[in-house]
Amino acid sequence: KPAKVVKEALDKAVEKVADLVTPPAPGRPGSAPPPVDPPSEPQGPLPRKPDQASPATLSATGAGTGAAADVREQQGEYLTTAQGARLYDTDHSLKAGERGPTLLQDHHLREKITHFDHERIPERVVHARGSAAHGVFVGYGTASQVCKAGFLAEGATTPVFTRFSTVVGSRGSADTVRDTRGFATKFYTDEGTFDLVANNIPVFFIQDGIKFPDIIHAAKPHPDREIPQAQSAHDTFWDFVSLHTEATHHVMWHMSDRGVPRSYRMMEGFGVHTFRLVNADGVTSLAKFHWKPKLGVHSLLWEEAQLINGVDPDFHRRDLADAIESGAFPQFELGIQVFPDTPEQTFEGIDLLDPTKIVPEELAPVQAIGMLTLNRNTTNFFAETEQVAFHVGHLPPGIDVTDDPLLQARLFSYLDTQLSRLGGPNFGQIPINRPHAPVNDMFRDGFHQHAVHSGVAPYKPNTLDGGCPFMAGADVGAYIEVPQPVAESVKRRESPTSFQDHFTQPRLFYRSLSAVEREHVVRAFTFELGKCYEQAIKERQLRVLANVDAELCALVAQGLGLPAPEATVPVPEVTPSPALSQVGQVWPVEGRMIGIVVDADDPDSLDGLHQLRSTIDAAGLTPLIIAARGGQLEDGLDAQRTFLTARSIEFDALLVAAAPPPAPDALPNRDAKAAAPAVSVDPRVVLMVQECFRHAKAIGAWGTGRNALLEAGCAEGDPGVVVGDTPAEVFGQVVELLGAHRVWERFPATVA
Ligand code: HDE
Repeated sequence: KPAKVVKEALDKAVEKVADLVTPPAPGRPGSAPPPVDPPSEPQGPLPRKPDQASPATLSATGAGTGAAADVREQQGEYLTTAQGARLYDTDHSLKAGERGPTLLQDHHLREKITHFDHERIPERVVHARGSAAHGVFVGYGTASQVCKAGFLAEGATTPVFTRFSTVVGSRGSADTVRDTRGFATKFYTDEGTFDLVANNIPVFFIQDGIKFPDIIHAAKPHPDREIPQAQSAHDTFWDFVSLHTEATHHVMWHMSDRGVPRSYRMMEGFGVHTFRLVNADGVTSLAKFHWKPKLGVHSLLWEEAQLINGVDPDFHRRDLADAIESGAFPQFELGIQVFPDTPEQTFEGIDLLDPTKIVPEELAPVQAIGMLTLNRNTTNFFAETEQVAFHVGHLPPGIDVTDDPLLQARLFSYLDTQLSRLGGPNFGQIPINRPHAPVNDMFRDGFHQHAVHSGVAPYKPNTLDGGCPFMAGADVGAYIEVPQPVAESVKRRESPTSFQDHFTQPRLFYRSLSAVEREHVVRAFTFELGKCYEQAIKERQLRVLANVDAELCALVAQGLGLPAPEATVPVPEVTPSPALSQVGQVWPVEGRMIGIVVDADDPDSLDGLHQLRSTIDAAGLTPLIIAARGGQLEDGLDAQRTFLTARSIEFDALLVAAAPPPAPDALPNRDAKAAAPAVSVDPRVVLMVQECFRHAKAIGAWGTGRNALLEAGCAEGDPGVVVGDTPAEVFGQVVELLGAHRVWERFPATVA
């Protein structure tokens, strides 16, 4: 009997394999038609898209060891087990009979489920939510007087990988929350990898790394209910920062427009700490790193940010990938502020080891030293973005650390965290983390060892491997720490007195902003403290604000309905730093999104679009055509958005070429329709215009589009509203307005 069962099972399997190889004849009785035609011939893995080349990394494996040096991916045309055995069925587990229990011996089932069960790795303890791209860095050679690092030499080209992130939210949280942003870049230099692990805010909450778990525990969701996600608007955050006044400077930036960037492409990056640079003659300087975005520094409005979190939580991730795919490559210039390396390590009275202080650019200009261009999206999010491991201690010869106590703690933390996040000490062998410089490190074994090391003497000194590998000297590019004197002192848990001024620079920041930016800071504080439950926390934070600025404190107090306290320390005089404001300049508009409302039944609106097409392309803008329904509007013209899928927050500016009548799906339900007053324009188009107006975006209209503007309550002559006879005339003026990012005059000035 068992033999019979086996034979039957075998026959069935063979029949099934035959079924798979020979597709069932159409219409065969009993077989449901397949939803799509399956391929009839086995075929190899799909070719990569042009922007999906695997990272050009060298293997950590020594050459000629027999181990594969390539990046493993799908191979061959058949589905296999992890051991390469070909499979004939992956849809049914092996059971004792059709309706019987599943058998323990089903290796494919167990292997498939086990691998799946372990697909997730721990997310980063901070900066869990991020997205990344490959690129290239080209040195200008302008740093050579102060830094000998080869990748900064004139014309030197270095592959890079940059990951942007939020700090507080978990991996699946929304992109446009109010938070600091990470801006970490891995330079795969010939002299060893350099990681510039930066943020979009130039200062930090704490002066000593020992406080990091405290600030992060305070900012993360409350431990009892795990809310709120990715927000600082809650009691534990404000409890901590109101008690811990060295956080005030960072909090000011966090509450400013910098906390809600428009795009990763439009943020500055700051190395925060002071680093020590060494030139070819061994002369040292102190320096701070800055990234300057080519498109300027721009932000969302708080209302926009909140809407986006619902409408498109992947807004920043999408924006980065779309821009790269469309060829609008994000660019950032790397710059340094350079200071003499004096024993005091101060500049103009500012302590360079205090990470809560900036040096205003007016005192030490940022000197451009190279250009980063992000030009390739990732091929696989997990393999690259998730597994990339940065470390502030990854430094090439020419760049060294200082004694900033925050930096010192980071030097420990970044290596340590990878052990649990990436599962062991060999994370440097993961393709995205492999250096491009040859590696010969004598580290052996450990979890996930990929290299097949040769030789018998992974120790030094040895004779059995011929004394290899050799030690390098400075003449062949060895990394030699600067022999910096260490102050003779007693061990103590203290900060220098110079770290104790917590209010001058927050005031400097606030007083350097334009009126509208200050108004945003006031509103952000009022919003966040308004979300706190504890009265004592709000009152305490108001006492902190009183020491920063009386106007700021009074306006926030007014919004909270609380009395404004008096300052408890003398409020210092500050000289504003115009470089800190984001308003008042004109920037390139490449890669900006422009929404265009058309009506498929209004041929004039489509004609206008045809006329504009090449002009929009020439300006480098990304147009999104919005119509009542999707698909082709006419030959060669497709709608990318419908009134259902479009929302104003996606656009930097809006063109209205028509006033489409309400479409059948314009209102959410029958009752709403019955109650709606007679409208002549689709209410979603009206809402789009109103939101763009409220968010101070440029709006242009021609033809019947003017009626949509009227229905939305905005008129010709309002700031930033352009009405004209020809699409070209309107478009030209809208693009000019877009260069300033927003129509700033539209904001009422409620602060002095
Ligand atoms: Fe980080 N930080 N950090 N940090 N940090 C991490 O490293 C840490 C700090 C920054 O895209 C972690 O691999 C300590 C300042 C970025 O993968 C962790 C302290 C700045 C990223 C860690 C700081 C940063 C991280 C989490 C205080 C701006 C994301 C996962 C002493 C200059 C990197 C990981 C990426 C990530 C520790 C302070 C920037 C836990 C202990 C200041 C951009 O190691």
